[in-house]
Parts: sequence; structure tokens; C-alpha cells
Amino acid sequence: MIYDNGRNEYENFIVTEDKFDKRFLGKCEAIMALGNGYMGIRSSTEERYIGEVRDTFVAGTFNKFHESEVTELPNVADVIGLDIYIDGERLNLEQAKIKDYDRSLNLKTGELTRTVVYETTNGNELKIVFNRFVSLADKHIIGQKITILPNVKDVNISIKTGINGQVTNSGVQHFSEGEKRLYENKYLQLVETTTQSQINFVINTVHDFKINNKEIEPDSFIFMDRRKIGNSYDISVKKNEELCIEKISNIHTSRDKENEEYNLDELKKVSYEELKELSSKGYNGLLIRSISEWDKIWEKHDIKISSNDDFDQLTIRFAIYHLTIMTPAHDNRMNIGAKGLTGEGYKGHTFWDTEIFILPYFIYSDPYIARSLIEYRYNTLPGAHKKAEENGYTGAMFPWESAWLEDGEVTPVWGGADIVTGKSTKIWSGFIEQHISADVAFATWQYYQITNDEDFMDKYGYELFMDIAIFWSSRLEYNKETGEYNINDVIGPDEYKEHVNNNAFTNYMAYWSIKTAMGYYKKLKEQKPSVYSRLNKKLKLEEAYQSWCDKVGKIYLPKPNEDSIIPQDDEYLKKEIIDLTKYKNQENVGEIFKDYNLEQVNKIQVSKQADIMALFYLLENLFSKEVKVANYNYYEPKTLHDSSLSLSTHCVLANDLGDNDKAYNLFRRASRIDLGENMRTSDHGIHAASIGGIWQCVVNGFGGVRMLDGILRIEPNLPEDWTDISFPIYWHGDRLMVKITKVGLEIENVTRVNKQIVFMNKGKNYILEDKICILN
Ligand code: IFM
Repeated sequence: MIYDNGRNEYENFIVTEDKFDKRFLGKCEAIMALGNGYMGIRSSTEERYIGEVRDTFVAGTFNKFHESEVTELPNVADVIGLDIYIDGERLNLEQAKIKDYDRSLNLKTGELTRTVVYETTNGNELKIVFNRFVSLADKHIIGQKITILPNVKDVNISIKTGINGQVTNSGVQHFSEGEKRLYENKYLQLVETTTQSQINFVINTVHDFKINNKEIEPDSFIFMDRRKIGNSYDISVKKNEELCIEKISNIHTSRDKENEEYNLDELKKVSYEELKELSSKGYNGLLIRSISEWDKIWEKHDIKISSNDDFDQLTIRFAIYHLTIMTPAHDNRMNIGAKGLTGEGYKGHTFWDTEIFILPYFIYSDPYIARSLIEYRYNTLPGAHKKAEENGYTGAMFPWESAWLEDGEVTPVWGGADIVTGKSTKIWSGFIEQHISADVAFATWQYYQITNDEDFMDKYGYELFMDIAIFWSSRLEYNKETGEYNINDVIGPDEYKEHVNNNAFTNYMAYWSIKTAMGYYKKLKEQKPSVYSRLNKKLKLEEAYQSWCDKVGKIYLPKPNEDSIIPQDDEYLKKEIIDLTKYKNQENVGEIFKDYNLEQVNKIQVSKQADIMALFYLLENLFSKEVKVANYNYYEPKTLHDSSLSLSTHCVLANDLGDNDKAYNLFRRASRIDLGENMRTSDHGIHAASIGGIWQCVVNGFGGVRMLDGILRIEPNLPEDWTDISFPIYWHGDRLMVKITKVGLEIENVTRVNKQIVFMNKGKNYILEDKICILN
């Protein structure tokens, strides 16, 4: 991989693969994926290879293939793939004598470009340039352009191209076949319908050809096959002539918000007409529209980092790019998958990754989108109630993995191999990883405190809080011996510890959820009688409040022991301690499972990811620095960072605790999870939470931005290698530009909705009006 190919306006905006290696197709398919939140397409090459994973996803279009399987995001018919034959020889880089190769994703424009110069077996030399984008302006549009230039001799070129529904999710076909049709001898259309959720997909595509910029109409021949429609084109191209093929496609579904009223015939017509109209603008015309939307993204969100290593600047842009393309900002019935829209990993499901790792970026940078993502949780309340009922509780028990609004829990039950039993490992998270309900409450609170969006709270936020507190109250278990309430048999954030009692993170967060709901209960009763009476009717609030009052003070909250260590759960500190050096130095995550199965790992003091550290990060004010340091030093050496969610939290914590070098080192490791040199880490898709975590490292960590009990705190601590950084944040509806240098901090209120904004720095309160500078 090459990271410094960008020049001038594209400096630190370009990610490049400089060598074709079929062993590592997955890496660039995922990290160079294209998308716009409506859809995402893995960047598999046009020509096919064994080992490729060719995926196109449309957000929120889940399907359940069979009763025995869980709902997943189906892989939609492919328009990207096509076969190119040069004098009868299929383009295949495995066999070609490659003279030049470059595949680059331009993060600034969202365009993917691949240039190949190669020698054919009959002594010709061809330069082929492939360009591609998924439009950020016209969200249904995919543009492709292929330019072919024979350098030595004339050639006959054949192209087989169209729409290919013969794709699956690892072998599972989610679609029944629909109509295939060629219109006006030019426009191809394929209809397919998901087998269970009955979502209609209409995919259209059209091709245009030019030689030396002059339109041509090559001989064509239509073909149809099961779930497949296409055209073959034959074209003769002379030496040094340039053949340019443009393929413009669109995808529409019956789940599109704007299509709720449409029937299939109308959808076919509308989508076909859209393609006709938009394709007339040509690849370049459509690309320009898309780029102008990308320009707005960069203008609004770009973060400038002056570092000794330019990779740091590229990294944050890589994060902003992916945060943009992974997010279905257009529809509050949808959320972000743990792999975004870049792979089949985790089946497109939403986890706490959104609330704790990704939402902070949106809350501080694009609150409108943050609101939509939390509204999704509100819309999934029927599923959360269903889950609570199935488990004998009341209130909102959010599913660990979430898909359709009404689904409830969709975590698969069986996972990877158990090296001891030879069976599949049971995935307990869907049954007992329950902190997600508190995570949703926390995100709701964070959104509210940072935006002051009272309308959101009235419509959704207060209700979420009340419903979540009702769940926790019903979940608490009374311990007669201690007279306290426990939460037994759970998995905390650290998934290497299953069936534990009193996971500190879960207990504290449950306590915090109830406490905060109680505060809101009083506020509603006193200040918002109509909201109160609506919710009281719906949720029997008075009764609920009584139970919160009875229980909240008796919830068991694990306290620091004589060494200041908070037990992660009732048993953790009693477990065996082993030498973890081998696994701490591993190149790939999960090496421990080559030696132990999960049951054995359960018995060792080893953690997969941040657990107590995540608690310190969220409820920062509850713990002293001394306790934080002691716990960091105790737990981090036992943490393998086998989850991509771990490094960024540790980075922020290390920075808070004053170990700036360690923090920077952790940041560099976090930023390499997807973008780095390891060619295997992203095979199943990028790590969405870790990408949100990169932003957290930069803004919450080194930038020192935090909301503490409703107050803005900005307390930067730049790495040694950085000279300055600047970034925008939104606070109570105002856009603030924060600039941090080695000598101090400058904050400007660009929008001035609020006359004054109070913020804290090093224990002192400041008032921001227009602009303020604080010297170190
Ligand atoms: O949500 C995470 C979890 O914390 C660790 N395993 C992967 C999940 C999805 O990213």
C-alpha cells in the first residue's frame, strides 16, 4: 500500500495499491469501497477472480433466508463486474505481464481509479483505465468508465457486461428471480425480490461507447440467464485509438422512503426514467455532481493535522470518508452496520458500535444525522419490548444485534470453531450481552447535552430513557444476603468473559440509566406536563418511578479494592494469571484461540477489549485519576485488543492519564486496523467502530473535547509529533472551530447562535463569545 501519492489539492487524500496480488483482494475491496449511505459497493475489480467477494448492499433491506438463520443484509445484483476480451483473450491480471499497475481511492472525490498497462500474449500492449464512483449527489447512481488504449497493434475488443444477480451472501441466495428486460435496445433492467421480506429491487444499466471522443454504436448481442441480463459488444480499435466505455447504473427498492406508495410497475418506470435522464449527463457530468457533494463534506468536516507523519492526516480523512459512506443518513428506519456497507461480516447488523464509537462523531459534527441514528433506536422499540418479554422482563431490552425495526434480537447463535470440542462455538452475546440498553440511554443523553435538542427529547428521548430504566429495574436481582441488587449472568464489553455476575460496566451503566431517568422524570412532571402525561399513560411512569426509588440506591456498584482495582466482575480477579506476551505481540487478532477455547479463556485473567476503561471513558467524573491509573496499569497488560473497539478507548484514556506517548502509539495502532499494511484485517469489511474510534482519538483524545455532566471541556494534549490540529465541533447549535498548537488553544464561534458559550479548560471556566485564545 502507498499512502503518499496525493499531490496538491489531493495531498493526504489518496490511498493506493501499487501491486496486483490476488491473495489480498479483500483488503482493497473493503477499504476502497464506494458508497453514499444509501448503498455501498465493495471495490472488487471489473474482471473476476477466485477469492473475490463481490458485494453490493442497500442499507436497511434485510432478509431472512430461512427460519434457522438470522436476518442479514442481502448482496444485491452486481453491476460492476464485466468481462473484457482482447483479441479473444480474457483480461486476467493473474496471467498478464503487467508493466504498470495502480489502484487508488481518492477520498476527496470518492472516485476509484485503476490503471493497468500490460502485454498480451500476441505482443500487443494495452493501457486500461477503470474509473468508478457511487454518487453522493444522486444516491441511486453508480458510474463506471473504462478507457482502453492499444499501444502496439490494432485490436478486436469484446465486452460482456450487464446486471448479474448470480451473487450470494457466502452461498445464500436472498432473491427470487423477477423480470428481465431490454428497453430501446439499450437500457437493461433486472427485477429481483428478497425471499422473505419481499423487498423489490429494480436495477437498471446503460452503456455508451466512444472512440477518440466520438460516439459509436458497436454491434451488440443481448443475453439472459437465471438472474442475469446483459449485452455483448464487439468493437475494433486501432493502435493508439482510445476506446471509452461508460456504464451508468441505478438501484431502487420498494423500501426507499420516497417509494413507499409505489407499486412495482411504477418503480420500474420511475427508475428507468431516472437512469435515462441522469445518464445523459455522462460519467463526467454525474461525477462532478457527486464531487460537489463531497466538497461540502470536506468543507464541513475536514480535520487538519500537521504531523511529522502524514499518515496521521490521511487516517482521519479515511475515517471521515468511511463515516460518510457507511451511514444511512437519509432514513431513520436504518442504522450503521458493524462493517458499514463494505462486507458481509456481522450481516449488516447494528451493535453498540454506533452509540459509543460512531455517534460521537455525528453528534459533534452533524447532529441532524446523529438524531436520525438515535431515532432508529426509538423505532426499534417494538423489537426491544419483544426481547424483554421473551426474557421475562419489561421495558426496552435492546437487542445486542439489531436489524429490522420489529425483529428484536438477531445475533446468530453459532460462531467459529471450538478447537477443543470440534463444534461451533456458541455466541452468548445475543442472550446475555445486555449493556446495549444502557449504551442507547448514554448516547441519547450525550446527544441531548451537546445539542440541546428539546424537540427530540420530547418526541423520543425522554421515552427512550423511561423505557430503558423500566427494563433495568426489571432486570435487577435482589440478593438477600447483601441486601443489594445484582445483575447476574451477563457478558460485559469484554467478550472473553461470559456468564459473569456484576460486570462493573453493566452495573454502573444500569445504575446511571435509572438515576438519569429519575432526574428526567422529575423534570417532566414539573416542567413538561403534557409529555409527562403521555408517557405516564403509555409506560405507567408513576409505578416505575416508585420501583426506581426503591432499587437505585441498592444497586451493587463494584468499588476499588485496597490496590484501587475495580473488579471487572465478581470472579475476574480470582482467575489464573498467565504469561500473555505471545498474544500481546500477535500479528493477527485472536491468536489465543489457537491454544485455548473460549471456555478456557474464560478462566484466565485475559480481556478481549476495553471494559473498565470504557466505563472510565463514559462516566469519567465518577472515578478518581488514581483509580483510573491503577486500573489502566492492571487491565491493559491483560487486554489483547482482539476487538477493534479497544485501541481507541485505550488511546483516549492513556492521553487523559497523561501518558501521551502511549496514547500516540495506541492511536497509530488503531489507525492501522483497516488502512495499515496488514493485508488481511479487512477481508470481511472495514471496522466501523474503530473508524469512529479514530475520530474519538483525535478529537476526544488529543483534542481533549469532552462533555462532562453537560459542560463542554476542551483540554488538548497533542502528541509530540504534531505541531497543530484544527477541527470543527457543534455545541448547542453553534459551529465552533477549534485550533490547537504547541503554544495554546484558539476557539472561534463561527455561527453565534449563542451569545456566550461556557467551557472548561484545566479546571477553569471560560466564556466564549466570538473567539478566545488560551495560552499554555
Ligand atoms: O460490538 C462489537 C463487540 O464489542 C466486539 N465484537 C465485535 C462487535 C461488532 O463490532
